[in-house]
Amino acid sequence: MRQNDLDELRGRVDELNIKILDLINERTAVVQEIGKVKEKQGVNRYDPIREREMLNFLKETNKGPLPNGVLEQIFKGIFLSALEIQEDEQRNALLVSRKRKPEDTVVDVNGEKVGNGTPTFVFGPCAVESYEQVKAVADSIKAKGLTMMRGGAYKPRTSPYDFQGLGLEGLKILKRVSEETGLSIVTEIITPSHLEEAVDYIDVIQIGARNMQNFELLKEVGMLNKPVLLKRGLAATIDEFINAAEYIISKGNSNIMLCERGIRTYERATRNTLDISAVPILKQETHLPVFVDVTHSTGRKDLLLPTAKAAIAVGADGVMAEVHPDPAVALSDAAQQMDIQQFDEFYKEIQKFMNTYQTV
Ligand SMILES: [Mn+2]
Repeated sequence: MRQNDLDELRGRVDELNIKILDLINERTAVVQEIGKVKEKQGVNRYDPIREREMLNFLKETNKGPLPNGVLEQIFKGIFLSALEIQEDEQRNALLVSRKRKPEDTVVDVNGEKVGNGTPTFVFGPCAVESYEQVKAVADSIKAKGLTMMRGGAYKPRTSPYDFQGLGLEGLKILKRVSEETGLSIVTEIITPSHLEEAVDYIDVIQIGARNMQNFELLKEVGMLNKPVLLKRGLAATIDEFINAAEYIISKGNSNIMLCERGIRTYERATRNTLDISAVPILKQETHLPVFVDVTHSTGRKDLLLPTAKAAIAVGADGVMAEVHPDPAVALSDAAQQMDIQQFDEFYKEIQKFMNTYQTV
């Protein structure tokens, strides 16, 4: 074969490549149209039966020399590419997405504007144990001019034999302290069946890490008109975390605060691994305020201050940490809670950091 012939054949291949490319793009545009029609009808975009029918039809029609196995591979690839484009569009269309709503969501918790540029702090004991315990922490929070307090009444624990929380009794203690101090209460709800009895006692519903994908709970709190603090699951990807928030907003409640609380990795130096880069990613991808829980992510008192500084530096809207009047006798998370004196010191240092940080 002469060089000229080879060049000509290669030229034809190039032309055919362009034709195939044009056809695939044309097909993608048609599939996008189908996607829009399906979305209006509220039906799932991916239809495996239709895909099988198309493949069978192509194989029956195939005159060769392309073997049917290769044909199937090629067309599966073409089908997949169209589907992936639609998935990207769906991701952009999420209600929590910043592409959908460019401006920051500011969540109003009884006047505390979470996400307005000034960090919000949420402190309090891991679990509500007694009125005296909660009141001691609340007084210390209030003395710092802060407005929110955390405390668990229902405790989802790793072991069923560990302290499970005071339940409704705990909510009553929180409510009493809230009335006496004016602090807003952040507390975890672990099942939809507790919502009704709990909702009047609390100001922010926390969805804990272990419940991030409790979809029935997410849908229920989505139907309430109350702020929700959603913690990232301990093995959840950022994508799963964002979709969990979407469950809440899809039911109408957009008062959502996200909370990075560490994820499980092979590292054992800390209780979990604080995924600090999740903060700017969540800020870019969504319009929701983002907290960092420095207690559960590190599980180490000596790391609370540096990680809180990191959280603020990286753009977090708030920091959460646990405080107990006598951590040594705490019924849960005893090792990682600050006592009141450590809390004072921590807050002084973080304020110092914020002052220098803001003037830089
Ligand atoms: Mn805890």
